[in-house]
Amino acid sequence: MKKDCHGYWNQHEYATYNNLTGKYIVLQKVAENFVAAHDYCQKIGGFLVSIHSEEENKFITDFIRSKFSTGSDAYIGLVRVEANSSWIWEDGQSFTYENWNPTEPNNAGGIENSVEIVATGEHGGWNDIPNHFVKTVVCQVQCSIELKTEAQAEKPQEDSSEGPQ
Ligand SMILES: [Ca+2]
Repeated sequence: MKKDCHGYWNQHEYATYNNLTGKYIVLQKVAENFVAAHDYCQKIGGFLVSIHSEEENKFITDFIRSKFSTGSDAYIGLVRVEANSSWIWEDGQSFTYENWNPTEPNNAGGIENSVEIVATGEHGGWNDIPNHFVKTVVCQVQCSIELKTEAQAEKPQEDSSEGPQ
């Protein structure tokens, strides 16, 4: 049974509609690593979020801070497909806006190919991080895409070899 997409996300505790993009921002409190973060967004019919302006960045930062009292640092959809290659948004949008924290991206240890938004700080600056960190997740979901319910998303996936144990 399909639910109404807008109705579903409007009632979801960790979702909010972003007027700037026409998409919902959906949070998952904890993912075991980048692959789990990526998979969660895909299973609910979206992507890890892409961010294209200071206003969007602030909107997301404020939403995370409103949901988690201490704020939380969270995976966004900016990635390097290979070490030292350029940054790309997972959803295919152009990389035009950036909000790195001072001295970032520093690619510490040469293994920082994912990015977190540091919402424990009001500025919501970005930091490149390794793929194995436990983090909150920021997804974007557009209602024209077929809705998958959270119940479907939580079903174990037989074909997922990278899932958290
Ligand atoms: Ca870093």
